[in-house]
Amino acid sequence: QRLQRLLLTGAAGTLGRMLRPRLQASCELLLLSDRISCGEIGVHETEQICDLADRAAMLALLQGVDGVVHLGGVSVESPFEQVAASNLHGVFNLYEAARLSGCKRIVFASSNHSTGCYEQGQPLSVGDKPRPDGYYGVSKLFGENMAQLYWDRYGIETVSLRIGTATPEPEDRRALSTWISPDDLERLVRAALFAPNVGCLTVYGVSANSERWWSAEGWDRIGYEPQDNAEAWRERVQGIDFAAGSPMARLQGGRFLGLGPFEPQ
Ligand code: NAI
Ligand code: 15L
Repeated sequence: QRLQRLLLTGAAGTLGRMLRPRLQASCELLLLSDRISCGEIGVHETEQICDLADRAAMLALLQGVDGVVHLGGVSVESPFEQVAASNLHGVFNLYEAARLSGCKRIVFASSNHSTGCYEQGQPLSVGDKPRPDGYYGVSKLFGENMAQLYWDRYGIETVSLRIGTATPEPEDRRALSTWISPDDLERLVRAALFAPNVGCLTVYGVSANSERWWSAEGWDRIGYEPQDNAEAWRERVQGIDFAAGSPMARLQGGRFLGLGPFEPQ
């Protein structure tokens, strides 16, 4: 399956760089966007540098786009004003631009930090009460809710992915539960982009880890079947952890529980 013009926001970031070559086969033209340069542009690529908080620039960006993988935004717990500009105003601008340009499918990079205040080991489903671990987590819930609004009122479909820890390999004990491999992330994003009739759906984004905390609810709706398992790295990473009993070791959000509060900016 291929789209004509696929927009990848946050294209200069860690996951943007990971997914960029993997999305080439899914479109005729990959439109890369970030507020910084995405580097050298390939044959079936084009670039539009743009701040998510700039409404007019976002309207221009969405022209002719028939699908969006939205990775752009603040990706770590940060002062509220920074989170608000990129992840609240930015998400609003994205959905308004999608509505005005007629784009009907968005894949939204949400995050496990929307439920980061649950105890580690606690099994969670998407329907469980949100317990964000910071302003960042709150902003991801805002995005999920904006997606619901734009589905119910304007028929724009979104799959929100509550991504765990997307790294080439698991790097600490927590990642034995939260890791999603690059190959599984590609499978997930593609499934979310092309599955028919998704309406507005939220799923956790994680590999088939033996110790995962999050339910597979919704994976069948999009046809996501993870193939990798962090267990293979257990010996190497199980001793890498925060001090026993600290919020970072105890709660699902891990190191984000050690960030903040911040001075008002
Ligand atoms: P990143 O921080 O490396 O990349 C985010 C990109 O967004 C950056 O290149 C940044 O320049 C851009 N950006 C930020 N604010 C912007 C603005 N106002 N206008 C235009 N561009 C802006 O983050 P990463 O790791 O690549 O994550 C991508 C997305 O996935 C983020 O939305 C993050 O919240 C989400 N996510 C990532 C996870 C991971 O394991 N890396 C886990 C869960 C969610
Ligand atoms: C996220 O949401 C972050 O963007 C990423 O940097 C990781 O910290 C990840 O979650 C995680 O929880 O491991």
